[in-house]
Amino acid sequence: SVAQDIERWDKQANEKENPNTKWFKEAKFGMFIHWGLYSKLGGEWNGKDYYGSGEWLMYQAKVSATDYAKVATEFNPVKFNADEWADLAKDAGIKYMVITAKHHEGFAMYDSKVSDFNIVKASPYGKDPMKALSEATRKRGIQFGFYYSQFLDWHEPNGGGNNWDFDESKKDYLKYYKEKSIPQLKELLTNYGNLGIVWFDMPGGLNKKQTQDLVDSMHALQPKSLFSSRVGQGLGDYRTFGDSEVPATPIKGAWESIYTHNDSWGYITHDMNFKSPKEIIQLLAVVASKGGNLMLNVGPDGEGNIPPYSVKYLRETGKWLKTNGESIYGTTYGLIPAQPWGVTTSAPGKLFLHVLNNPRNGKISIPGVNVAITKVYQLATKQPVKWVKQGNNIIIDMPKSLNDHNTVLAVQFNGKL
Ligand code: FUL
Repeated sequence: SVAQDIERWDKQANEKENPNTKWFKEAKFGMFIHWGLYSKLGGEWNGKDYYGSGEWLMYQAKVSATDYAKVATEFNPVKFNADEWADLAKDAGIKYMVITAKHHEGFAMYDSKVSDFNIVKASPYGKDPMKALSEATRKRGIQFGFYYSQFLDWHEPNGGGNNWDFDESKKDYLKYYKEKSIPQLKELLTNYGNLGIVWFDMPGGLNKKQTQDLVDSMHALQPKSLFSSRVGQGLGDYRTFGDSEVPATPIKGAWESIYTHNDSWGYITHDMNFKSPKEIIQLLAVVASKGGNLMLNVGPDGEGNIPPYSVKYLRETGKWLKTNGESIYGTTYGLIPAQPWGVTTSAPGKLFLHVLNNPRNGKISIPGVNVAITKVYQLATKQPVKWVKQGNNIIIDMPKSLNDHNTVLAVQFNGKL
């Protein structure tokens, strides 16, 4: 159950810290990329619109595996440019990137010897974009990782999920794992250098012992790579929450919230419901205030273009992070709980106040601060601001130059909050 899961993870976090998660806990901001054949379809099949389907289009339209495979023969993302994507990530202040190597549709977006249903063999593109991207990100100091759907595979007669072509009761899941899932994961963990993350998704068909064996055999290839908790059976190196979910209270240990920039993970031609820079920045602050990372998804189209609004809004997020990054990266959850005006994050000797709602009277109050404050200043400008102590409360005058997205104030103090 979810409650048991939470209890177990908290216990694990309390017991001992996994040193491999250090970079991850400091990173705070990741980029998720859903990219596959569905990106070319853009949410449409046979002239019919499937809004919100994205990478689930094949399932929602019940496209036969044979018809779907024809999409591969026209998949040619000539505009894909690994350096451009990595530059965008860098400009946006992203510290790690996770991209779909194979989603539920079963198509490998990399050069696979295990299955010919891949971008090099089955598509006119004929090159391995993952090679280029893994190199471009690493060159810029960004951790790189793969998403892999280990159980759901609608292309394969023995893969999980496709019951419109294949009879579920006749499937041999272990055969699927043995013949495709495990060998492909091995390729990914062998051919692309050090992977910061392997983002397993959609467990199924394996018991606890079999899942443990899977994890062990993959860690044997890359002991330091972090595996998402969606590998199943309570395993994994860090915890990933449900889609678009932030935990209610701060949580210890290494964890991540995942959101997508608009309404869908995979590209939808007319999905324009993009979160504004303000929404992204505030979400990032809220997640950090609980002690976690935000991995924000973008869905490039079938030609390899990241949607222009994603480019624009991510760059603006990066601008904010340039002057306010100290209040996000490397912080731990806020030692003062959420307030009407916003949230807090913590660092040794510092409390960061993320003012998400500007107060009408130009003042904010923080309760329960019983330490010797040495300075309060606006983080971006370094300008000191006025403050007074009233009992255990601190009343601070907001600076004149407010940030439209999130004005961060830093409270410097001696001792322990
Ligand atoms: C889910 C998947 O089914 C969705 O398609 C998407 O990849 C999301 C991040 O995870 O489990």
